[in-house]
Amino acid sequence: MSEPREETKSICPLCAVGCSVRYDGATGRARGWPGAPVNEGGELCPKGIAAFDVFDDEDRLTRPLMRRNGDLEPVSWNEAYDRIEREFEKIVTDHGPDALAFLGAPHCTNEENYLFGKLARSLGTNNVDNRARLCHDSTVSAMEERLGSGGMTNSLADLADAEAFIVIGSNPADQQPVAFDSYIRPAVNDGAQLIHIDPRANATTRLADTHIAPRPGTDALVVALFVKTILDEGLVDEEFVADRTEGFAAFAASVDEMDDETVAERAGVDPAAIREAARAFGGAERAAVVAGTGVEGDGPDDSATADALLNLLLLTGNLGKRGAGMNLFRGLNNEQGACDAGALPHQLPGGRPVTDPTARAQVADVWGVEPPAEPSPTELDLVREFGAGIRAAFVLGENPAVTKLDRQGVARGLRSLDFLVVQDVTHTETTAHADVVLPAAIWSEKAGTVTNLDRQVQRTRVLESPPGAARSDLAILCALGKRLVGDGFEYDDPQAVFDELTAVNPQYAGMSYEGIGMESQRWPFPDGADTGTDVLHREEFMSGDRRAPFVTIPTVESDEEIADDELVLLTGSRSGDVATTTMGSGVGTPDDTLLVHPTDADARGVADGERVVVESRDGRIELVAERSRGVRQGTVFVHAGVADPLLGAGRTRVQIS
Ligand SMILES: Nc1nc2c(c(=O)[nH]1)N[C@H]1C(S)=C(S)[C@@H](COP(=O)(O)OP(=O)(O)OC[C@H]3O[C@@H](n4cnc5c(=O)[nH]c(N)nc54)[C@H](O)[C@@H]3O)O[C@H]1N2
Ligand SMILES: Nc1nc2c(c(=O)[nH]1)N[C@H]1C(S)=C(S)[C@@H](COP(=O)(O)OP(=O)(O)OC[C@H]3O[C@@H](n4cnc5c(=O)[nH]c(N)nc54)[C@H](O)[C@@H]3O)O[C@H]1N2
Ligand code: SF4
Ligand SMILES: [Mo]
Repeated sequence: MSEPREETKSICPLCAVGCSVRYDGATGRARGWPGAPVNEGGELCPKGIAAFDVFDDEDRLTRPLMRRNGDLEPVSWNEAYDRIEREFEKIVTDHGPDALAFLGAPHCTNEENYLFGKLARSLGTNNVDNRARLCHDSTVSAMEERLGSGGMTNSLADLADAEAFIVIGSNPADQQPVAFDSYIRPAVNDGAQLIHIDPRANATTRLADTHIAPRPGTDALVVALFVKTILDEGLVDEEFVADRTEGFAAFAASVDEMDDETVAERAGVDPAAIREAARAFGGAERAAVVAGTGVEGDGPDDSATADALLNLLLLTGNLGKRGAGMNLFRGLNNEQGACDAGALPHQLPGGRPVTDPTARAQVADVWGVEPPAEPSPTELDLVREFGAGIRAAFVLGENPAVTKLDRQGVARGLRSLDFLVVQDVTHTETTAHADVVLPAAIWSEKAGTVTNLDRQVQRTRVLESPPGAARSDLAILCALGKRLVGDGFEYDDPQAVFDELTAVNPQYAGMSYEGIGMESQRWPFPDGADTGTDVLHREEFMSGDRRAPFVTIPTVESDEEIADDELVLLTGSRSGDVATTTMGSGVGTPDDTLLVHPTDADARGVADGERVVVESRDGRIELVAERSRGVRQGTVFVHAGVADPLLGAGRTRVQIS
């Protein structure tokens, strides 16, 4: 294949920070683009530098494949499309459109996700979701519920003004390195306090002033202890509470009843250390929370930690101003954009609920078809219905066979579908179940827009040609849209799709391809804006209300039983492999170390360097034990890429022998 073009830039596909990259022919690797919106100085992390090495040419899918007599065989695009058209029509006729599921695509562009949602809804179903669901679901839900938007409240640039940070359930030093090194690290070096809350010490802890290591799943209690100190010591921002919040009295009363010592004991933390950290956070003029996947609840409705953090921010007046806020550090490169573009079962583009008749009518004006009014189940529930209510699935750029859900169950579901289409760039555990596989172009082979974690929409550009007969996801979705729906899928180029997205997504209204250019535009993008809005919720919350509610969080013991011989499994630092094997860039290859606290190791007679069997409900693997005080007692740590066979739904407990 020919060398990629050098003279223009695209956006790094390896995490949601959204750094600008170009191809450097001299080294054959990626380089930064000085003056770019996020990595202004041209910085890249080691993953980003390897962005052109992620997919091996030999592993790429280059022809459409169709299953015949049990095997996937190369076919023409027309044969593949014909088969999809026939099968989808049959399923809609026999079972109705809600027997279809569309699982989309934080690796794909805004335009691709938009057309994916448009395709599902034009066929008459809201059964469309994306993998953002697996990383940050409960935090986004809490933010939507209380603030009116799950978007990162502040920008990376203004975080540099914070005087204190709580980084919780997140390891940005490894996972979003340019965001950490270019924005958080300089603030901390300038004197900002960094409080790191994580049951395990990780690379982020090295910069922290304080490390609090609670028992996993008890963060809401830890945050409640912060709140208690702030109330007790008069660190409340009274003016903000009076002007911008509601429900304070009941909330304060519930905290007052709390017995700190008991709560601290449940969380396994030192109350004095928390009081000191709370003084630093509450005493700062501008204080920010950075949250990651570790604060996700044990179930879909469990957003206690996110709710507790929002209480803390409301109490200290740290929303709606610079250097503050609830900053969810998203993971996959276009996780935010896939949601903005409407690849969600309950929301149309721009986060408007499908239940809102005005929003539906506005979309219908542009589409000529009204989207269904009933919200659909989330991806997790759709997958559970595979082979039952769901008869066929269209999987775009994701790998549901590898999942934190019960793996065997998912594999059974995939097998029992009547028909499965997978559109990917390479073979995966999921293509193994497919009836039709469509070969797609990767990031550097296609153009469009993506939206990073701090809501900046940037343009990606074609730097090289796709191999063989592979096509951009957009071209494939347009072709399928024309066959399955008819009108509404004719576009000259990605720009035409983006223009339509700006017409149905009020947050993107007024943005344009030319306006973005080599820079970015950030949502919300009010009339006459130049670059967009960096701080959300300034005069009113995105909900449209001036006030956001406090929420009382129960601090009673959970009924979760942990047996004496069980340890809670912590995973993380998927350095170099984005969740599954396909995104491996060879940086920081996962190793098979099990970190175990010396006390737990002694109790099991486990020596340093010993091979041990680690077993959970879902699987068992062999690992090498390393005794470490970096994990708290009662927990063990395993690299996420290695831990996969052990993971199931909810929090994973393991036994070692
Ligand atoms: N067991 C276990 N489960 C997990 C996780 C874990 O660590 N362990 N991590 C969780 C998290 S945080 C996440 S984000 C999810 C990630 O879950 P997924 O998004 O499903 O996983 P990935 O392997 O990152 O990417 C999915 C597929 O996208 C394809 N792809 C990449 N670029 C393109 C493109 O431009 N077009 C198309 N069509 N395909 C493309 C890749 O080849 C890959 O097969 O998994 C979650 N589930
Ligand atoms: N190199 C690299 N970078 C990536 C990715 C990759 O695969 N490789 N993936 C991207 C993706 S998809 C995502 S979602 C992000 C993930 O980014 P992060 O959310 O930062 O991911 P982790 O490294 O898993 O960090 C989660 C932390 O939560 C902690 N934790 C676990 N349980 C609890 C708990 O109960 N309470 C608290 N307070 N902490 C807890 C874990 O110990 C761990 O340190 O990274 C993105 N960046
Ligand atoms: S921080 Fe994320 S976007 Fe930036 S270079 Fe690294 S992987 Fe790419
Ligand atoms: Mo993720």
